[in-house]
Amino acid sequence: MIKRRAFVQLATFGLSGLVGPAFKAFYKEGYKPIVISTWGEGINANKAAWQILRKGGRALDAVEAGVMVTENSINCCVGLGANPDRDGIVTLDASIMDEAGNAGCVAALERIKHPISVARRVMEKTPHVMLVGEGAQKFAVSEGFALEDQKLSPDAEKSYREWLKKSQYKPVINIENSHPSAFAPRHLDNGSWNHDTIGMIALDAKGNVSGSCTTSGMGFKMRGRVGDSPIIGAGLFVDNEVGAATATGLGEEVIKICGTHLVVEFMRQGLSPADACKKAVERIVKKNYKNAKDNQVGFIAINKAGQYGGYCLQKGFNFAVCYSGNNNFLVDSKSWF
Ligand code: SD4
Repeated sequence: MIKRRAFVQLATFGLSGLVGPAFKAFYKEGYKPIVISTWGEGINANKAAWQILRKGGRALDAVEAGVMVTENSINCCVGLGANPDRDGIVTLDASIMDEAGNAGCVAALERIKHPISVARRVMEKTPHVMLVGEGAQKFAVSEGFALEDQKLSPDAEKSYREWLKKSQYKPVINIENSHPSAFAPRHLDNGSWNHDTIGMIALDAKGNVSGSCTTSGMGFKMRGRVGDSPIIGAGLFVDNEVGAATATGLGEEVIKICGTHLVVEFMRQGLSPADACKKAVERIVKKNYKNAKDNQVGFIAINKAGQYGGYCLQKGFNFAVCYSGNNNFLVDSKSWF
């Protein structure tokens, strides 16, 4: 259990104001370095991140390299191999934050393999935080990113065809209002939840925190739809005085409560990462029970002490935790329902 008093001190004075013994008592209970990430894919992503963290590398480099592994793989929900929008086009969202609170994001980016690296360039090379669509793609190309073919992976092609068949996705008047069918299917045929965004947060050996988040968004979303993942404070938030949080699941629910910002602020008030995630999930439930009951949202968080935790709406969300070469394992998240 987190030492609440120490955390309150941390919150009140900031790290530099903490005197030795209090900090040590607090600090001993976590792991440093540590990296955690959403879903089962997180195990492979953590491995890449760990290669950087174990050598004393920067958390920012770790969270970029980590999620690039997922962006490189063919899976339902991250990178160019992922499910398309309802017009059959893959559009990618990503965000990244460093220990200084700098942020970079891209949304609705097409034909670029590593949106997370474009997000980092936005952060480091432009005066802006977010670039979207055509402009984001233009910037990526100007930075030397290759423009890939506009084509679906065989898996995505298959699931898109299936989806078109079943859902008869003819334009239906006001389908946008008939939530959640606009984002159907919410479950894949095998019963698993239809999302697998990777959000990754890490604490490095120097005690700095960074985070990343990358996704193709909800499968078969409306063209132009942007979820929580590229929005700072929704899909990702980092505050180097406190810790970091990232989210997965139905982005609309996360955006409406500024989910990861809320998690970090709860940690600032003294809650453990797990309790902070739970309180944010509770907020979603409280606001709209029906939406909460029918959808999935999961948060994961770490604090400056290297403690970690997660919480979600529905059973079935897990996250990968890595704090040594031999410790890279999946944790089944506790759920509200
Ligand atoms: C979104 N949160 O676009 C993302 C989807 C997701 O795994 O988490 N996919 O709403």
